[in-house]
Formats: sequence, structure tokens, C-alpha cells
Amino acid sequence: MKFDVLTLFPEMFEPLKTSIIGRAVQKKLIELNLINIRDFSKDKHKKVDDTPYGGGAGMVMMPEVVYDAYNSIQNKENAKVIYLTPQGKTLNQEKVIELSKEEHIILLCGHYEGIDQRVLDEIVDEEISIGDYVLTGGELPAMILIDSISRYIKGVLKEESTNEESFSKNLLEYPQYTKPEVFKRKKGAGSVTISDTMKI
Ligand code: 4H7
Repeated sequence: MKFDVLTLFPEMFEPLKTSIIGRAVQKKLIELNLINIRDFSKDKHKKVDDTPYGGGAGMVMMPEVVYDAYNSIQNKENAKVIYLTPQGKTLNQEKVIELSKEEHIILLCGHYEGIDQRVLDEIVDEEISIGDYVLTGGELPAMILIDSISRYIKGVLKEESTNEESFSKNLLEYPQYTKPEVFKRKKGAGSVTISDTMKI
């Protein structure tokens, strides 16, 4: 799986370089490319946003710079372009599994009041929201997509981990226990006996 991320804040993606996803990148099971949209500004002050037509608060990301950043991505013929926005369809596990079957995903992260509609109409295939609340940018939603999708890429997790979820066909997990057998006078699941249950 290849992920290209179009963002004004590539440094926000540092946490993905740790733990399970970081190891998957190192093992080349997933490829993660961060593209700084600001690098494509032709303005001498590297400006990427402007005031909205029709008035209103805040700034809108300009279409040309986003389009040029998108066009810098190689071999994007079969890529799916996803825009992270609160207006998108809410993400769920079924959608995560569907997306894990793609070979190339381009994630477009908006900031400020969002991105000029004309470039969205030109390049976006799908709009996704991670839930009904407001964030300052699409970067955290993009990271959540990368994390949730990568779990389904072969070799990222131990074989059984995602199988178990599909067998049980529900996401409601039971409490987990490990050593020690007794903690704060309570036993873990494995060693609970009938007399513990019956309080005898
Ligand atoms: C694109 C368009 C995603 C990105 C608009 C993004 C929540 C989610 C953003 C906006 C996001 C989610 C513009 C929406 C400013 C909020 C006050 C960045 N927020 N913004 N508005 N739920 N914000 O997935």
C-alpha cells in the first residue's frame, strides 16, 4: 500500500514513524510520502491561502497550489484521492477494510476554512469524516485512516490479529488480563474459578 499525503504540516505525521506503523514503513510493507503543499506556492512569501469570495471569516486554500502539489505525485493513474472533511461520509470498520484493498491512496488535508471547491471537483474521488466534531485540519483524520487501513496490510500485524475481529464479527471486546495472576486482590480472567464467582 502506498500513501501520499498532501498537507501544509508534514511534521504532524512524525508519530506514525513510531511503533507498528513505523516498523511497517521500514519493512516496506507500506510506503508513506509526505508532500508539503507550501513547496508548490509560486508566491515570493510562499502564500497558500486567500480570503473567501463572498466574505466570511478565515482563509481558503488556493486551488492552483493544491493542484500543482497533486500533480507532483508520480503514477497516480490508479490512486484514490480522499479529502478529509466533516462533510464526508463517516468512517467505519467496513470502509477501512474496503480501502485496505486499494493499492495507492492520496490523502488531501485541508486547513483554515478548507480548500477552493474548484480543485476539489477536479481531483477528489471521495470525502471522508472521522466523526461528527470539528478539528483545525485534516491531518489527524489522515493519520487515523493510515493507522486503521495499515492494520489490514499483510505482514503489518501478526496473522491472527485481524482474523479474530472478522470471526467474532463485532468490535466489542472483552476485558483483557495478563500477569500477575493477582493484582489489588483481584484475579485475572484465566484463573477465576467457580468459588471466586460464587463468593464462597
Ligand atoms: C476540510 C474542510 C475533518 C478540512 C473543512 C477536518 C473535522 C474533520 C477542514 C475543514 C476538519 C472530521 C474548516 C472544518 C473549518 C471546520 C471550522 C479541517 N474537522 N474545516 N471548520 N470530522 N477540519 O473528519
